[in-house]
Amino acid sequence: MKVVLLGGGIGCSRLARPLAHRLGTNLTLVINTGDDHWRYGLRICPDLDTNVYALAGLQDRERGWGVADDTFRAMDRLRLLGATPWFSLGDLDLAMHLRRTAALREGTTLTALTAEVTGALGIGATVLPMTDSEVETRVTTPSGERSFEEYLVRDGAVEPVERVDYRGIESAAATPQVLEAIDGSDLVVIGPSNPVSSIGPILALDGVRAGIRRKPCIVVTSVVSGVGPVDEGERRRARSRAAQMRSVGLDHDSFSVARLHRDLADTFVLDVSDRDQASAIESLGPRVFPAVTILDNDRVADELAASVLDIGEGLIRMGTNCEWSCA
Ligand code: FO1
Repeated sequence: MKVVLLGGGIGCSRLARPLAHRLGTNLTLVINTGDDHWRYGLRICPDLDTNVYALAGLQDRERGWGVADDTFRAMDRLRLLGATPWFSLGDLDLAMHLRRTAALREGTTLTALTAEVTGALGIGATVLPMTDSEVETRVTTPSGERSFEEYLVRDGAVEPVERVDYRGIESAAATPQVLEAIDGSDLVVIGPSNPVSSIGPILALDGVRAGIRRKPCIVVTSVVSGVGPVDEGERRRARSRAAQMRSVGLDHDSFSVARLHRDLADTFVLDVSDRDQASAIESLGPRVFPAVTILDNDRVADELAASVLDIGEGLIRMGTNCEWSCA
């Protein structure tokens, strides 16, 4: 079964790992690049790197981003030199940014560079940036507009969000590889990533939504109302998600995630602690499958991956597509 997983950073990577273990070269990731930005002259691609590190077994599993056992001596030295780095690039992580920036400067596309890196790391799955153009997610709050990482990391996602824009999205195109991957897939999975700043940019690219509509599609909830975040990083990402959903008139709950994807989802995977929302979500069209979606250990993540593939088999057997089940 050929599966395409759409997603962003940490949440997506937790499902991508077990799916890659099960599917190998039959898995393609389509990853958000709206968090990408220039820093110290380097092109930073947080969501791509988080997933590449996860599939290569290099990811710092505790933090969810960067490289395991990395050091931050270059950042310390930058401070000594009078810089104020608030976005920490580890010493080993820097190698990825150097490799990518040099390639981009030589005219290599982000898609081609990512393929070179995943090949070098022996990753079987295909990892695709959503576009090779520069798209930057911008967040406007009462004190002004800033990049997504400035809002999330520098400013700690403390302010309310007035709007989220995907700067450059109008002139960006989904790469042919992304559209071909969706077209050639048996199943599309929208991963447990921020629906506005991670999934939103991917779906905003021409051809992506239309392509997904022609396929069986499973949406895994990115919001679990029934359980609180476990650490400061999760709390900040939950604040960011809630504020961004509020900025588009949505509550921070699974029903709202289902609403955002009602034209795509054949099945919506809901967290077991939010079962009370199941019937409301089913009224939107998709079937609902309750599962443990807080992927805080490998066993739970593998069980979710297995459930997703079982549901996918069922959808393929029934030959369903969204036109039928969402009618
Ligand atoms: N997140 C932080 O909270 N603090 C950081 O200093 C930080 C650095 C960083 C460097 C490389 C990278 O790939 C990710 C990094 N992240 C950091 C995580 C990043 O903000 C998130 O992974 C995504 O942008 C949101 O999903």
